[in-house]
Amino acid sequence: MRELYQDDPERSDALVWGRRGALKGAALVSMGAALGATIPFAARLPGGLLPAALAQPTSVGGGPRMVQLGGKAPLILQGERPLNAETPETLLDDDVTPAEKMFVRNNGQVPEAPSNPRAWKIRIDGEVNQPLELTVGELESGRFPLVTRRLQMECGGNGRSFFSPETRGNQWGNGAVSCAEWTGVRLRDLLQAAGLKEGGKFTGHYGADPHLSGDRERQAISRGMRIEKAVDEDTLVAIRMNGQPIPLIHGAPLRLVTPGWPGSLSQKWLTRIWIRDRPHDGQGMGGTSYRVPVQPIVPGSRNDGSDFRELESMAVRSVLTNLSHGTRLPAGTRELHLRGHAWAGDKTVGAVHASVDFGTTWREMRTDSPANRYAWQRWSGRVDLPSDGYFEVWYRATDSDGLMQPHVAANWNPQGYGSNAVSRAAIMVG
Ligand SMILES: Nc1nc2c(c(=O)[nH]1)N[C@H]1C(S)=C(S)[C@@H](COP(=O)(O)O)O[C@H]1N2
Ligand SMILES: [Mo]
Repeated sequence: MRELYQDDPERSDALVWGRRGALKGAALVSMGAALGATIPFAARLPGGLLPAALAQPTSVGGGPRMVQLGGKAPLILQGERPLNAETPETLLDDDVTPAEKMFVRNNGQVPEAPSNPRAWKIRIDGEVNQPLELTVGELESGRFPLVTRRLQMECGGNGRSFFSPETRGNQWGNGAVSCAEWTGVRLRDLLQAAGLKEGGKFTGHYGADPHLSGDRERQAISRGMRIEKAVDEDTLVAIRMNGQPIPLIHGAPLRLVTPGWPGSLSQKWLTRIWIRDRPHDGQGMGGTSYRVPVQPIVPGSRNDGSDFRELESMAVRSVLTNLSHGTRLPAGTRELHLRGHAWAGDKTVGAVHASVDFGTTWREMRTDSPANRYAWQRWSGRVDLPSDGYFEVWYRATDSDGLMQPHVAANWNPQGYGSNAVSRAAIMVG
């Protein structure tokens, strides 16, 4: 049925549903059996839309492959080489994401643990008056103010699996995001100490992780950004995560944290920041890498990305953390308490809404203010159900400029960035 809908949603819709609300013939058997329930709001299901229980894998009946890494909760395995793992949405309920629940995104190999973390060095050079070399020990010493912030970090490809047609890369759901409490020095303070030259307009980041091929000349990833973001007071060179030394897999002993922008700008195992007079051209820069179309392109088409723009502030998104897709609830359940988090890149979240009737009516949830700038925001609220049956909880955040999550992933691009469609969790009552 998924294939049928993918090929021609309107036609499959006509085949599956007779008059809206009544499933026809074989479709009644297969869809009804697959859903295991009636659909009280069937007449409100938008044309061409396959119920989420069939469209998205649930943990019931062959869910995603899980992985148990050392010191980690069970995560969704996205790939072993390089090692990538996603946090199940329901594990994102903590205000501060604990280390064991943090998603893992690597482009190369995980380096060896440093034998003497305090002697680890970072270099700042290029378009500066006085190149700097500092050890972790010096950064801890208080020469530069240490600040502690809760900062959301989201992979540029978060939500990629919702693109149609499928795009290259890890097929993340909504769980390539975290909001840990980071302690470090402001990159701005280090740049000030080095003395930015007039021509210092961009950064280029380097880390110690070996390229997958083992070739020492090649970088696993080396991205960079406009200097405006580098001097943002919440862009940190971090030495602690949640009050502890940074875990190896998350970049020990030193990492950049660039909140609100693609996670790839938060270089782990940080060794160097090169200040440049032109956009950095390291691994993961240019072409279709972390770049999105300015004018929409035909989904599935080829494009060299030369007209694309850099993916910078991430778009608004929300997660539902107390109810998972595919949950079965006892007969007679007539209300659902919902809660989760929402965030919006450099912006804040203005509102979160939820619907249980396929988006016909929406209920506004309560949205808390962030603990500090760039922390994600808690949302919570209640929705009512009219009867037993199959429902979908749709949840949708709106940013402080009034931009909402769209109904389907928009602005398709070859590497699948910026998908932030409304999420749907299938619920069966009774
Ligand atoms: N050195 C290095 N830094 C890196 C990466 C990497 O592969 N190597 N991956 C980046 C990407 S794409 C993301 S989304 C974040 C993920 O951080 P985490 O693994 O700590 O969750 O780290 C970024 N920093
Ligand atoms: Mo990423």
